[in-house]
Amino acid sequence: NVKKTRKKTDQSDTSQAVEEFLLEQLPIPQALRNHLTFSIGKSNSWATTRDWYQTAAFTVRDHLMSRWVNTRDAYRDANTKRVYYLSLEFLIGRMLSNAALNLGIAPELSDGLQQIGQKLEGIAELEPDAALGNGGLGRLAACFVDSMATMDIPATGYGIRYDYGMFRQTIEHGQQKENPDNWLRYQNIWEVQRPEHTCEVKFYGRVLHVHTEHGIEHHWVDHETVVAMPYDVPVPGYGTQTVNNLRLWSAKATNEFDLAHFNEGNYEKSVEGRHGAETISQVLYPNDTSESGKALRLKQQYFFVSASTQDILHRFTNYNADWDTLPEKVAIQLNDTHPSIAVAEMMHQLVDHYHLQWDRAWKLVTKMFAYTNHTLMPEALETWSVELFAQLLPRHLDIIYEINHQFLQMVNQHFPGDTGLLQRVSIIDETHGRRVRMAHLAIVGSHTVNGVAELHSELLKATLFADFNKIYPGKFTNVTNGITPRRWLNQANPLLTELLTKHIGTGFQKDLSLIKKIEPFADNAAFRKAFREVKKANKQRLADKIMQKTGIAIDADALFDVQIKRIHEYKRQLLNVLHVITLYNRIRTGQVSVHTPRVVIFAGKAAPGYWLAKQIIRLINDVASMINHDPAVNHQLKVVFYPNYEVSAAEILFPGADLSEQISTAGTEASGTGNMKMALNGALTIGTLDGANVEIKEEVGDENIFIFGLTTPEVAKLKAEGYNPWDYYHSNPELKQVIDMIGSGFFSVEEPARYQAIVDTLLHKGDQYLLLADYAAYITAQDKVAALYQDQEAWSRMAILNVARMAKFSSDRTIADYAARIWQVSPFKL
Ligand code: B1H
Repeated sequence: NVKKTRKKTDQSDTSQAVEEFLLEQLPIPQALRNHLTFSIGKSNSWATTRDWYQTAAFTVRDHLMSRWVNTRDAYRDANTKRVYYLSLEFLIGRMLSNAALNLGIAPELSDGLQQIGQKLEGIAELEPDAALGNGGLGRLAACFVDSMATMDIPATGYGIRYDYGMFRQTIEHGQQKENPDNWLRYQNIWEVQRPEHTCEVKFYGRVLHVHTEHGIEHHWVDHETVVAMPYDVPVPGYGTQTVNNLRLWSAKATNEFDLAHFNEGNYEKSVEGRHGAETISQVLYPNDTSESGKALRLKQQYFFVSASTQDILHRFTNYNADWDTLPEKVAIQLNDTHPSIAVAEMMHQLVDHYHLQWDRAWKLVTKMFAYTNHTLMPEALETWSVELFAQLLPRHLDIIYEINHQFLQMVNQHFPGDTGLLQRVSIIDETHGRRVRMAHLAIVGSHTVNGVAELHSELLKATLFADFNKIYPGKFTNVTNGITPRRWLNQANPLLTELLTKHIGTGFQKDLSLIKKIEPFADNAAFRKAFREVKKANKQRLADKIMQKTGIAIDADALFDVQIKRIHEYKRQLLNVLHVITLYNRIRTGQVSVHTPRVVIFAGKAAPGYWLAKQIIRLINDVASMINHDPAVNHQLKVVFYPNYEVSAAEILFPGADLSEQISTAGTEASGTGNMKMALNGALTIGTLDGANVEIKEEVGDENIFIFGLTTPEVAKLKAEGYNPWDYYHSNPELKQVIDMIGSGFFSVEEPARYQAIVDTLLHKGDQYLLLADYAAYITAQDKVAALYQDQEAWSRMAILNVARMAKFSSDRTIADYAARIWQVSPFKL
């Protein structure tokens, strides 16, 4: 049992002090002036825009601090159950405007800045995005911490403080170039270093099995040690006193590390060794929905998992005396398999460090952990070679073997003699060399496993995890993703927020179900007009940004057709390109029935090693430059590739969209969250029955969404019967023409064969994602879109109904679901 008992703190003292802090808060204009002088050390006349940004950030931070202190103390004093959200990614974006909004001081801040001749929007742009994530998975973690704070869930996010976040994309000669994201170049005002919570993480070495009076002890010796230094980031809830904590770990070399060399008088050498340790938290791996298998990636995973697990257990042992209450105090959510080594690390710490019996420790583990799966794509399934594991984490490999041994014994009891089953579910894959299957470790170690949309969760049970679903009936469930309405409606779209507020009052920011009150206004012509004016203004804001970033002029009256997400074959940006070229051909040859001027906007990054995705970016840019320079069509069609898609760009792009492209092959996109952001901002969806599109359709109604293409069972059936893309190529002249143009170098005259590989994937390599099979249906759906856009009243009505019916997709609903069904934790209001 735990040695220490609960520490008493003088509660009255703390809260009194905090109350005084609150009372002492200066009026914002005065606070701004003070910070400029005392924190920045400048006078008004010398201050740069960055100085003003920092001044504003310091001012907002003051308002966070007392609530942050208060929240931590209150959780400790009440010894509440906590949620720990473990994620290798938190794609936060900028914090200034979001913090001001959530704290309820945005209007005062705006006014205060105006009084000294500054504009909040202008200076907020000086803040670099915190881009500690790739795409949907990382942004989901950021929406979740916002919702957990807003809903007063005692929660901590744990992750890595990468020195370099997601690479910055530039487009040079039509091609993606990756540039380092040096986001910490200037002081990061939103983090506080906490050296007193530093811990040590071990790597390499070997295990000694020592016989003692209590049995065998396992001593990890001859290891290397890396120091984990925590940086805390405050996460303010909206309309609440709660400010939760996001703890990001940074790797540092130990001080002892270099003593040997130092004593030999070799000063340079003693410092050199530090680099190895400190590279662990240097850079985010940029491989969305696929894994790279690099040893450094496993090191990153273990580094932050070990530090977080130590931190969690320190906190527990400080205030609790009985290990059996651990699951009453701790719920740990694994954001995909990336932190799943935590299952083994928790066993290591409980058994080897705290000396719990194996069986007792294992019961505790499986009551604490839950795992979220985010993808069915086979290339994303993480496995690590047993050799690498044996080298890097020798004790953990032993622990995994023991977990696997007991698990397989259990399976064998329930399904005797089914050796095929044992091989398929084993945590060790023996068929591709010997590899550790991280998803299997996560499933076996968790009490609940969830997918992120209804369809995805059903497919998990029916396909990828069918065996496990048989072994553990009831372990698998669904929690449909959501997005935070604070950032994605209120902050990104102040004009729509204002219009909604005028008609239905405030409150939808915190309770998105209230947004349904706008539904009756869909039939009100004056409201529709006002709604269109808002959309037009947001489109103009986007058009100005596009001019600034690309030099391309676009007309805000055109239909803005937007596909923004990571570039991946399964997301089918290429299908969108096929439609663009089809339109181009129709306009050139005068065969368009309805003239609906259209701007097709793409944005997204390709993984640096994903050559075909980079080719798709290049093709989009080549097609764009031909179309945009062709005076015969460029009044009716333009194509834009918006560079460096990131959270702050998304905040401009979503509100400016008319049409939301969600066109992945059915059964491939786990959920999607951009689909929700678009609809909430009044765009209509053209999409397949994939991911959360299915649930968006259920909410908005079949008549308010453009659904096309094969369904998941139809995809499976077509593939089983033998899909032949050539059949579609030969029977559809428009399609044939488009593919021939790409293949013959129509868009790459200087290098006619440039896109041969793209044509090859479509025709000669089987068209894995069925673009040709869905082409005709997609074109028909796009024709309907163009026709409907002619009827602006009908279009606006549908768009308003989309906004009104988005309540389900608030991440507050998602978090309430996790809290009640998976974490068993209740709100704790300060
Ligand atoms: C999602 C990832 C992902 N699924 C591996 N999987 C990564 C996998 O760096 N890696 O190795 C990074 C990310 N990301 C996305 O999660 C899904 O594709 C979306 O459909 C989903 O909406 C999102 C959030 O659940």
